[in-house]
This record gives sequence, C-alpha cells and structure tokens, in this order.
Amino acid sequence: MKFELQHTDPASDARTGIITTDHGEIKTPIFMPVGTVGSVKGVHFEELRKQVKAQIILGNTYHLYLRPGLEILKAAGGLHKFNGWERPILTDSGGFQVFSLTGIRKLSEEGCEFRSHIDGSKHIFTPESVMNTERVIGADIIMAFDECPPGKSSYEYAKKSLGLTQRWLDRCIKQLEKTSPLYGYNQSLFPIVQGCTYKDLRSEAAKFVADKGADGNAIGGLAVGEPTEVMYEMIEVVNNILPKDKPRYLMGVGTPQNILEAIERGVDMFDCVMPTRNGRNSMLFTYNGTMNMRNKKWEADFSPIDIDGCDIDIITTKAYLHHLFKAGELLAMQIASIHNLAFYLRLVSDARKHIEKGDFTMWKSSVIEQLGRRI
Ligand code: PRF
Repeated sequence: MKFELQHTDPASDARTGIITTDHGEIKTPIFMPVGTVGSVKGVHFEELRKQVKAQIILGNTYHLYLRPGLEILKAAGGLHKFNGWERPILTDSGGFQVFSLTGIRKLSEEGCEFRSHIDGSKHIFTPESVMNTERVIGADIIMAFDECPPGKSSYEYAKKSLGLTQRWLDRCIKQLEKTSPLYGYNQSLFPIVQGCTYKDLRSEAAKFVADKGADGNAIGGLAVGEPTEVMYEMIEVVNNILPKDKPRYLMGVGTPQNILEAIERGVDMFDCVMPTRNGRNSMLFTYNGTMNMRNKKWEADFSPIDIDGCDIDIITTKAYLHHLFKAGELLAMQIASIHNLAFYLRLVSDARKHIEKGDFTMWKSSVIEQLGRRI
C-alpha cells in the first residue's frame, strides 16, 4: 500500500491524498460504508459503486468469522471473491465488536473469550488468531486486535488496557511477519491508538504506534460516550504525533459535523453505521440538516428529497419516501440508506475539493451549523 499526500490546507491540519492498494485507489479524505457481514445493509454493490461512489468498504472480522466462517471464505478465495466487491476492503479486527456485542466475555493477557451472538457458542480471539482470520478474509487493510475500553474508564483501567493493546499490537505484527497473504495481493496492518480521554496515555499510545512504521494508523476508543470537545482534543494530541505521511483513520465516527471537525484536525479516513442505521430509521442527512421522513410535514411535499447535497439518480419526492416509511416498505430503508451514504461520500469529496482550493476552513464554517439542524 502506498499513501501519497497531495494538498495540505494552509489554515488547518486538513489534507488530501491518495491511498493505492492492489484493489485500486482511495482518494482521501474518505468515508467507508460499513459492510459488517460483507454486505452494506440495504444497498446493492451496483448502487454502492454508481450512486454512492464508494471507494472502499469495511467488513468485520468478528461477524465474518462466525458467519459464513473461515472455511467458506477460504474456499471462495477471500471476501472480494466471495461477495464480488472488487474495490478495496478494510476489516476491523473484532476488538470493538467483541466488547460491545457480547455480554459474556473473559479478557486475559492471552486474548478474549466470548460467546457468539448467533448461537451462544464459545470462542477465543487472540492477536495471533485474529491476524490469521484477517489473512483468510483477505482485506487490503487489516486492523490490529485491540481493547476498546468503555468511554468512562478510570485512569488506572485505561492505562492497564493500553498496555494490553500495545502488547497485542506487537503480537499482531509478529504473527503477520510469520505468515503471508493468501491470495496474491498485499495486506497492510493499521495499529490502533487507544488511551481513553487521558492526554498523557494518548501521547504515549501515539508514540508507540508511530514507532511501528505501519502503512497507516488508526485512532480508536473515541465516540464511546465522551463529550465531543474531548474527542476533538484527543484527536489533536494524537495527530500531533502520528506521522504526517501515513493515512490516519478515526474509527466509528461519526456525524457529518464530527467528520468535518476531524478532517480539519488531520484525519483522512472514517467509517460509521450512522448513514445506514439512521437511514433505516427514516432519518435523512442533507446539507440543510436532518429530516425525519416519518414526520407528517412531508406528507404532501412533492419536492425531491435532496436537491443540492447529493447528486444521485434517485428521483424521489419527500412525500413518496414518507409514504414508503409509513407503509413499512423495504424500499424506504433502501432509498434512505443510499441517499445517506451518497451524502456522506459527497461531503468528504466536497471537503477534498475545498482543501485543494485552499478554502477548507471557510467552507467548513459556512456549512457546519446547517448540518446539525433538524428540518
Ligand atoms: N477499536 C476497534 N474498532 C473500533 C473502535 C475501536 O476502538 C471504535 C471506537 N469508536 C469503533 N470501531 N478495533
């Protein structure tokens, strides 16, 4: 994998770049639609390519390991061959999912024992087993196995947890050195910076990660209940230390406003379930604010769902989408998901254009308030 930094904003830490993987290029800043089980919920790949213009999608090791399972994925020749998505894929390591999804789990130096959310069966993830699994899934970018501690963890817990994440990172690196990609193309490991909301832990974590010289680096453990301002502060602390010439990925973030604030602070990559999950719940994102399409006020509004923020081909009126949600039609969720993903991809693409033009901060200030409105 290669990262070429293109433009840096004179007034902030925002930048543009190009990541080149064996499955193609990713222009940063970028938003990555979440395809947990190898499918972006409610959105066909054709729509993902042509309407949403997704350049990379995300899969989850935890879910794919449980279903369809490694045997099938290996027999298919990896996830790209299995699901037919020929562009880049990133897999999260399962660290976050194991901690957030499974009630029963046992954490130890060795790894994490958990019960499947599907059938209750017992499994153990270790840094070594997760690297082997990510080899079998075959994503272009693979995340290290980390512990994402709860947002309100004590300093003591956060420090102890960070130590574990660091030792696990070393074990991930060792395991990758011992093994090779299975399908003839390269895989890049991204380490994850943890450290909760403690500045000194975040700096230490960022230095530790920077020293590894990885192809890209991630910031985890944020957007887990801490105030937004604290999240921005942590991003600043970490990005002051992470290398400038490698992509930086902020995991699981966020709202359109969060994304612009993080781009301003030097983040290049994002993923979040918000556009699809909220879409399924009848919420649309636009440059003018968010809309709840179940609201009666759209009942007879025959204007298109979004005129300026989203250049997709779906000619849908607000009234029609309102009707589809009220009638419980599957199509309502599909349209809302496609619209929201297209909007998120449009947002990062607009950010990129304004960084290139040199007026990113001015543009950001002019749109950010509207984005948070409820219409
Ligand atoms: N670690 C991993 N995946 C994640 C996170 C993390 O901390 C987050 C936190 N926002 C989202 N996804 N491995």
